[in-house]
Amino acid sequence: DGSELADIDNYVRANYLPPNDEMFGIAKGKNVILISMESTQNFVINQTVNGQEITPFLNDFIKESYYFNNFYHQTGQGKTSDSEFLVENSLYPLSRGAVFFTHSGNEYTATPEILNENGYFTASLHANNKSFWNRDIMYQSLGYERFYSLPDYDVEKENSVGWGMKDIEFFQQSVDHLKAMPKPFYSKFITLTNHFPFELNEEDRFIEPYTSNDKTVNNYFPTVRYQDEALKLFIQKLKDEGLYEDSIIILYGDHYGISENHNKAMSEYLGKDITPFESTQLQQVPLIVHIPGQEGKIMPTVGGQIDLKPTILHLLGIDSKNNIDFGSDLFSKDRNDFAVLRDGSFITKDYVFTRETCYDKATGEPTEKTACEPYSDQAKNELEYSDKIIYGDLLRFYEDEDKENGSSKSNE
Ligand code: GP9
Ligand code: MN
Repeated sequence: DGSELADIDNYVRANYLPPNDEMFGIAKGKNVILISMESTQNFVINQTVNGQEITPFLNDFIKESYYFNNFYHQTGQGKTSDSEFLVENSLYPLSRGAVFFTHSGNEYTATPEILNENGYFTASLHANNKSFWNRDIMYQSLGYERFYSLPDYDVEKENSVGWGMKDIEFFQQSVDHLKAMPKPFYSKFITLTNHFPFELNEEDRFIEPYTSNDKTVNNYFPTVRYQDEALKLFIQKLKDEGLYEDSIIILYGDHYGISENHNKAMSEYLGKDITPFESTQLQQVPLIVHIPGQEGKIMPTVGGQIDLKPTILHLLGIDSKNNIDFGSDLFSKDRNDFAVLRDGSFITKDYVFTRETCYDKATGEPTEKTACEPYSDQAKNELEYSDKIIYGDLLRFYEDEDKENGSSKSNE
């Protein structure tokens, strides 16, 4: 039965944050262009390698966007698919395996489904096999109307590298798909070129690799730079086609690209030891929200991928207070700076907790465990409640109840 859901519902209600009045509905009726940037960590933003900018386009784009510089990926073994799951359901992925494979038949109330009910056409675009990560099945549960996958692209040897179609080609061909979509649309783009092991053709190298003994770390920089170029050309094309002003554009990194196996070279590049504290901070990924007519602003609030669903819905003027979301609106005035990673690590305004150690965020030094304790239960509860929903497929009860009551749960 759905009695388990009552506790979870209470928890979620207590953590709900009302939207910021100045931001609610600011992008009402606009198209949504969501871009998942493969393996893109936040440390590359506004940084150089061999004296050259790694992300010159994003560094400029940030100046006219909301840039969240304390934003974390929360993925597990499901990598890109976990990030998709987080962003669109505001639920945590699982601690092992990929929820896209293990629980694709569950009932969900994902962003595509909600937006579809609000008059949006919904599509995901990714030039890979449709069944990779079980997307073709899972996307039905998330409410996608259309998945533009491999057969929707002209993929040749000449426009491919590593895992498949190069990002520049992918975006260029995707614009034709966008033009053909009914408006307004919600579209998710998943890039690919900046994927481990970061292969790139000579002609696509806009900057030279780093120069450590670690090939993976060295090659990461040119592929990030290539992706940056692809994004620049895509945005330019959106402008040329008249789609830019009618769309909000949201870019986020899907998960880390450089694992802890590469700490030595990373330590060399960053010029500091990679302690567990630094490793946790390296889980930051960029989040950039561009809204036409809005000026750029740096948003230091601590958040994670789980916060995107309520954030996007509120920007579009869609209420989220009856949803089972574990995240909360990143623009809310009452925000609690908080992000929980899938391994149980968590980050607050002043502390980072990881591997049973509480770190002072300002110094990166270990501090008394009691400083982190007030947040430990919340971190644990969130992960447990979210897991319960997935393992028990509990949203099917919520749906039914919701339909029977036909009104707000918070009035019960
Ligand atoms: C595959 C792409 C990469 O389609 O999304 O997946 P990843 O290995 O990063 O999870
Ligand atoms: Mn990925």
